[in-house]
Parts: sequence; structure tokens; C-alpha cells
Amino acid sequence: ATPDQWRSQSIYFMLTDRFARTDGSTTASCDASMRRYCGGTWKGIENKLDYIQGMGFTAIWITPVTAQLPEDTKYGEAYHGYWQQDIYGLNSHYGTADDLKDLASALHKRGMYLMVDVVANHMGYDGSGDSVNYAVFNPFNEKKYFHSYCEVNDYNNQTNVQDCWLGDTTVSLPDLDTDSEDVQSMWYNWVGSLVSNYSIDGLRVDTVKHVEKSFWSGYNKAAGVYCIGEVFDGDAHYTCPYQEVMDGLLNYPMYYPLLGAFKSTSGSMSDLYDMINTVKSTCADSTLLGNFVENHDNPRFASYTDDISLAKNAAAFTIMADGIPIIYAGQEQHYSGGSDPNNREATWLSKYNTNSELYQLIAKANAIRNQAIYKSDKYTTYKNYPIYKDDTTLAMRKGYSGSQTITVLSNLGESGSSYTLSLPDTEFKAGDKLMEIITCTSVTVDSSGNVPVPMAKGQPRILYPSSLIQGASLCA
Ligand code: ABC
Ligand code: CA
Repeated sequence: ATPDQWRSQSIYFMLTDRFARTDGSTTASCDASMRRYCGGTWKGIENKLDYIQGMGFTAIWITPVTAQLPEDTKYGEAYHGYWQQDIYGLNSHYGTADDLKDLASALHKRGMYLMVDVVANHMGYDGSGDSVNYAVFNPFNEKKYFHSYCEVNDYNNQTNVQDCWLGDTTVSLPDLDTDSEDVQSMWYNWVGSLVSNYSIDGLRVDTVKHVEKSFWSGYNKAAGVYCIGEVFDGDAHYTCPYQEVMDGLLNYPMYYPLLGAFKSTSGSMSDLYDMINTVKSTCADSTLLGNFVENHDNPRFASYTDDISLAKNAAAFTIMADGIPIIYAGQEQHYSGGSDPNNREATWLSKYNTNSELYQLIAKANAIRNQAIYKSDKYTTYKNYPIYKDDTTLAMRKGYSGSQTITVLSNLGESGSSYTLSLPDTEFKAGDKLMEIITCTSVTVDSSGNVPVPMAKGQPRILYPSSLIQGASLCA
């Protein structure tokens, strides 16, 4: 699928090993701290698509599918999929080639997309950089395909970041010589065939900052589908330029102020307000970025605070801002694991509870976003902007006049009081009837054009014209 087709999607991200098992078990033990395979499979995912689609998602992103180092290392097994050895083989722990194809076709039958994670920067090896037996890699089976060993140890030195190796002496990540034309054509051929063999709709591209920019344009082109790159850096001026060589990027610049605004009741709304504008003016196209507040590399949101209202606001921002929302499996169950590996809890242990507060909140936010897109095909390209802030509130608007959504976020937390916020600058007109879709409250724009927003318990609010929600199975 094209970048334009991806703009309107909403992504549920999971580690294949941790989302669902073929046997459907909701009790199979999975101690994330052990760093071992827990039994999740592609069939397991296929069987749980109702759970995902029930939250309004239109796409899934799964972790890498390639064959991995087989050992149980001192850092455990390659259950996450980022330690590949044979890029033409599949990780048999997750199932067969047919299982992966079945997953793609099951998604497509529902009108959903499949995004697969891919790694071009490195392979994985159980041992130090000077002990590597290159014969274990396919097709990069000789030393000549790799940069000579040195460790990434200076993130201020871009040459070190690109040409040295990630990992360490326990598990090293042999760094491919992506400057060489041989390696480039091997990767470009591979990525094109992966996409067509498995009917993949989009790619999440790992470790983008660790490979020179000139490699990526050809890679993205060879893939032939939307690529979203991981540039793990909070500085928009560092990260955004990568959008010149790749369709989209994970919105790491937004991640930090988003987390900062809501991880406590004293977070900064101004930093988030400012970053909305910074990203918009610095990245080539904010509407092709992927927004998130959780992933498998960072501590869970709920590891900072167990306040459910704060978690709701962070999720609402993720879904209603510019770009493609990405929710990490377990976020909807308010999982609270800390750093890697503890943030990789098995989703099945929640028993896939569809009544959880965050499952319901995410379903509502996705539903109103899906409806806004359905009602106005330019909704996704209209650039969201902040219209109001005070110490504990941020309001933003997305969409053309008459079909815009207004999202009001608060960091007062669960114990926040009930009050009416008289919100200016929404561009709705006096007398317009709006639905506040979190509480299903009808409100009428007052005679001065302000929207009376019913705030309570520090929860987010989303407003949309009442006349446009018919058919959305929202607030019926
Ligand atoms: C394993 C164990 C861990 C153990 C570790 C040493 O080894 O599981 O418990 O602590 C995979 C696995 C991991 C595994 C690693 C290494 O491989 O999933 O479990 O860790 O073996 C991607 C993937 C990630 C994956 C890999 C490797 C890459 O999402 O899951 O990890 O294929 C760097 C990379 C980034 C990578 C990330 C994990 O590490 O750039 O691609 N993610 C700074 C740097 C970033 C750096 C980040 C974390 O630290 O700038 O480049 O990311 O190390 C902000 C700044 C940021 C800064 C942060 C900390 O602060 O703006 O720039 O990021 O303010
Ligand atoms: Ca590299």
C-alpha cells in the first residue's frame, strides 16, 4: 500500500511471540524477565483479529519474521526477532510460510493491512565481535559483507553510529557494509521479494539512524510499499531529515514531550504544544509519521503512573494528532512493565479483556477518527494544530471547518474536579450541535462561539459535529 493509503490507517503493534498462541491459551506462563520464547504465533494473531479490530484498528505491525540465531544466549533467546541469521528463512517459532500468508489474507479479507518489521543494519551473533563465524549468515556468509568490528559508543559521532556495531560482547550485532553495492543489491532484492511473497502492505524499518541516508531511498523504492523508519532520537532536527529518504518515521520527537505532559499531574503542556508545531515545521510531512507513547524499547506508560485518566489522555493524543496512531499490545490493558525486557508482557495473560477502560477509550478514539476520515477524505492531510492551552489543559483541532475534531486533553488526573471549559477558537459557530464522544454528551456552541466542554476526572474529551456521527455506532 502507498503512503497515502497508510495515512488513514491505525496500527496495533505486537511482538509476535507475546500476543497470542495457536492454542489460544490465556494462562500459559510467560515471565518476560527470562527473555525466552513464550509461544506466540502468526496463527495466534490470526485467531485474535476480532480483539484488534474491535478497538478500531485497521492494521497490525508485527516484529521481524526472519530466521534468528538459535542459541539460548546470556541475554536469552531471539524471541523478539532482531537477531537474524538467515534472511531467506522464517522464524519457525512463529509458524510456517503458509501461516504468515494466511495471516496476510485474513487481514486483507477484513480490509486491514499487514506491516512487517525489517532489519537491514545487522545480523545477530551469540558471541563477541571478534569471534564471529560468518558462515552462519545467509546470504551474507563472509566477513567482506560487514564493517570491521568496533562498538557503537558515541552517539554524537554519526560515523561511529553508522559504521560500528550495536549489541555488545555477549550478543553482537554484526554491522553490514551497507555502503557496498553488493550488499545494497542483496537487500533491495530481498525486500522486494519479501513484500511480494507474503503480500505485505507496509514495513517498519529498524535502526534507520545506523545506516547512511543514501542507502534508504533505494531500499524504500525496492520495497514498493509505505516504509516507516525507526530513528530513535528525540531531536526533530536530527530525526526529521530522514523523512527525505523514507516515507514516514516513528514520531520519536513527539514521544518525549507526550510522555512528559501526562506521566504525572505536573507535566508540561507547553512542551507538548511547542513540539506539535516544531514537528510540523521540521518534518517533511507530519501526517505520515507514526505516533506512539509506548513500544517494546521503552518503559510502559503505566510504569510511571497508575493514574488511568493520564493513560487515557496519552492514548487519545496518540490517536487524534497528525499521523498514524500506533498502540503497543498491552497498552489497552494498562500493563506497567518497566524497561526491556519487562515491558514485553504476554497480552494473553489479560484474557483479552474487551471491557478494560483503555480498550474502550481506544475503541472510541479510533471510531471517531475513522468516522472523520470517512466523512472527509482530506481529514488526514489537514494538519492538526493546538488551539488552546493552560497549565493543565491542551486542546487541538484537526480537519476542515464543519467536519473538524476537537480534542481536549488534561493532566489533572483521576481526582480532577468537574467543571465546564469554555473553549474558544474551534471554528464551530454559535448554535452548532456537537457530540462529546467520550461521555456521549450533546453540547451547543454558545452565542460567543465558545464550546462548553464538560470536563471531569481529568479525562480527555473529543468533540465532533452531531450531524456527522450517524452510522458510526458511536453514542447512538
Ligand atoms: C538486549 C536485551 C536488553 C539488554 C540489551 C543490552 O540487550 O534484551 O535487556 O538491555 C533488540 C532487542 C533488544 C536487545 C537489542 C540488543 O536488540 O529487541 O531486546 O536488547 O541486542 C531497535 C528495536 C529494538 C532492537 C534493535 C536491534 C533496534 O526497536 O527492539 O533491539 O535490532 C538504539 C538504536 C535503536 C534500537 C534501540 C534499542 O537502541 O538506535 O535502533 N531499537 C539513545 C540513542 C538511541 C538508542 C537509545 C537506546 O539510546 O540515541 O539510538 O537506540 O539505547 C533521548 C534521546 C535519544 C536517546 C534516549 C535514551 O534519550 O533523544 O536519542 O536514545 O532523549
Ligand atoms: Ca550500520
